[in-house]
Amino acid sequence: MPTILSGIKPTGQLTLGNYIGALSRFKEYQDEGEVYIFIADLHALTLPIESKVLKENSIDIACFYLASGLDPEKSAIFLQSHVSEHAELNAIMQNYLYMGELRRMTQFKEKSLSMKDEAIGLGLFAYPVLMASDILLYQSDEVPVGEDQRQHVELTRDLVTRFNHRYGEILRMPKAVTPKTGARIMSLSDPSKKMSKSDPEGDIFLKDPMNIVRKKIMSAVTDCGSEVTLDPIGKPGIANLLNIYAALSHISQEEAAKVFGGYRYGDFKKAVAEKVVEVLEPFQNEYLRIKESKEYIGVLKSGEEKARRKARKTLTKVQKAVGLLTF
Ligand code: ATP
Ligand code: LTN
Repeated sequence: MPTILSGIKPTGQLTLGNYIGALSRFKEYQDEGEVYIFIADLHALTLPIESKVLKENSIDIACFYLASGLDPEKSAIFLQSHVSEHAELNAIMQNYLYMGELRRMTQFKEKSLSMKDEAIGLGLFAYPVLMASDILLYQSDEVPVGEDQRQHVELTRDLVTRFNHRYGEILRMPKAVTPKTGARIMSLSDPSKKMSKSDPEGDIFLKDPMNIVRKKIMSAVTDCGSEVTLDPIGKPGIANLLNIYAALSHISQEEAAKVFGGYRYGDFKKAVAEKVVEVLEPFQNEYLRIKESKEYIGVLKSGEEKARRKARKTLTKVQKAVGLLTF
């Protein structure tokens, strides 16, 4: 049975991109393997964030996890910062990844582009080391992530090769798994950019009221022409809406394009908006119920214990391998 691990960092309001690319898939893994799903709160500190906002976002993600159908009996749902083994493994692994490799990471380049060197935290640069530690701690086989995170998983694989070559078969080789449809939902205002919670223009937020959701989709940027066809290069705005519709309907983009063949843009957008509302509304209601009941607290506590049991084992194995005393 494979071990499957993933996480979301509580940096902002979750978007439809997060839902399609990550949240909505997690429950499917529960029957396929041993599942660890966490809130990457330490990663959220890699860019400036208000403490109150971080707390609220962390609670929100816990509630969204549960609302998405994750079952705490089957999966360990926990906060990264509550399992201190993440930080301990990070302290070891930072010596086995190199400056040159970290400097090449697209996420680092993008996030630090507009920042002065003096303002770039070390944590932002070393982000992939902590992410690799998250993955390795649970001896994960599969890491479901959106397209943008594959590079970090690839780097983790390089680390495993390097580490095991030196110390023997200590770490399990993970692989990134990315859904075919919906791996990369683009911004509604600029379809050349990823829909991202830290870049709120063109987002649909999971907490948006339904009238706003409809409005945002109706005013999404479309392309020249007036008929719906699947042409990601010539019509990226339409392709993005087709992708959203397809992912939420569990069909391929090509099938979605067939459904809307001959539609005018306006009617097409209306249909996409209704599909998004059909999925988001019950999900949002469930989120509100869970938040109100505070059941996430008990879930996070028991998740932490379950996670720690596995994490401790790996950490001890690694400590022994590198020569740290463990009696
Ligand atoms: P940030 O803007 O802070 O980098 P983000 O919105 O990209 O955040 P993450 O916390 O990095 O969100 O991602 C959580 C999960 O959601 C990851 O698996 C990521 O790949 C996925 N994801 C994020 N944005 C999208 C998107 N636009 N389309 C598909 N999947 C996405
Ligand atoms: N970097 C990821 C969040 C994340 C993660 C992980 C995902 C942190 N650690 C380990 C998978 C496995 C992101 O931005 N989505």
